[in-house]
Amino acid sequence: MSLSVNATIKTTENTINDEVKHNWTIAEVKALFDLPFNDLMFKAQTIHRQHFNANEVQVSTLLSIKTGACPEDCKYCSQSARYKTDIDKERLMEVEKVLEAATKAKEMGSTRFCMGAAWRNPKERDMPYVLDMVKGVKALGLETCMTLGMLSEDQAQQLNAAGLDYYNHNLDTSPENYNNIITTRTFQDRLDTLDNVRSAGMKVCSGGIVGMGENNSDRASLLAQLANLKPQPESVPINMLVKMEGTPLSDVDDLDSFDFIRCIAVARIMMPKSHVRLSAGRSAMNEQMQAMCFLAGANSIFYGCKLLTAKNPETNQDIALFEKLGINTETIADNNNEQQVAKQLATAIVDKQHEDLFYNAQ
Ligand code: SAM
Ligand code: DTB
Ligand code: SF4
Repeated sequence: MSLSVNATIKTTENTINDEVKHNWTIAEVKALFDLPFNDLMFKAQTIHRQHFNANEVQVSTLLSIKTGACPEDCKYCSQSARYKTDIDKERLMEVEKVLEAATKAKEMGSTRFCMGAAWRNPKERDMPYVLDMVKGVKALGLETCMTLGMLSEDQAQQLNAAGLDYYNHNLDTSPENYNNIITTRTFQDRLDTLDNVRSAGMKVCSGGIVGMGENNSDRASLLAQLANLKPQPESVPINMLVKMEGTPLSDVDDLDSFDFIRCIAVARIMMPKSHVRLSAGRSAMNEQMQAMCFLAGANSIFYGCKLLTAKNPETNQDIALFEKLGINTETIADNNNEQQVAKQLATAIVDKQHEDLFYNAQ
């Protein structure tokens, strides 16, 4: 059984409250975090409804196209070669295998296929393969997303030309906390990659991880960095740390559930037009907590029983939850519909002009 789909034509709701703020201070963000929980949720849900159908969630499927043996030292990650973790390392997958997985994801109701590689950055020899993957997945009628590490200007342009819709590259944590988590690339390196992605013409997917032992100020600072990007990322994954055995963060204290939900709500308020993705960590959340995240404005998830190396809820659990909550999945047709409506309108206008011409001619 696949998720039910529901095409929606977005109308004037998208034009309401067009102001997007790009000069958030950490103090302003902290003030949002400090609101009474019910006030924060109400504000987030109100803003959410101005821009989105509140009962619709976008679903993507993730595939690890190259697993493990990564030279980077991200302290949360099972795929770093520096930590002794229990994962099966794999070379770059064959294009055909990737397309098989994408076909299955589409059959299950996913609209976007996100391919991730455990690389610091793609090497030139890898590019022909990843470009073929993008072209193949796109030809299946899916939206395409990749996360391959840092990109040069030229690599970003090649990916864009191949048809890549989104590039995922997270800021991960605040600039202040950054060196506690990663030392092998800088925060500025990440901003530079996002710049290259944007300049090449792709949509940006960028967010972070919470629950890594950071403080309230770090969470506010991360969200300020994301919201102050101009334009804001179209997709903002908020990951709850999945504590991977063998990594330096495997024993960090749990983040309080309400603090996580607050992050989603604050992200929604600050980035009103972006899809906020309830990303890694759902396996450790009960249905009620996930429902609260949707109420706080999360409107996108990873769908399918595996993330990259970590577990995700089983497909049938997600279908059951969506049914209980009356949530429908967003279709790519949302955009296509807009384009179709625009085309129909243009045709109607031309037809009308023709009618007028004939009328005048009489
Ligand atoms: N190697 C590339 C990179 O780091 O840019 C792409 C893949 S990497 C796994 C993509 C993102 O997944 C990371 O930036 C991080 O935000 C998230 N991630 C990785 N491990 C995680 C974990 N254990 N818990 C939560 N999020 C995680
Ligand atoms: C993102 O922000 N989260 C996804 C995706 N982008 C690539 C990755 C989550 C990884 C969770 C840990 C794992 O599967 O190893
Ligand atoms: Fe490598 Fe990406 Fe994992 Fe960092 S997050 S260790 S770059 S796979």
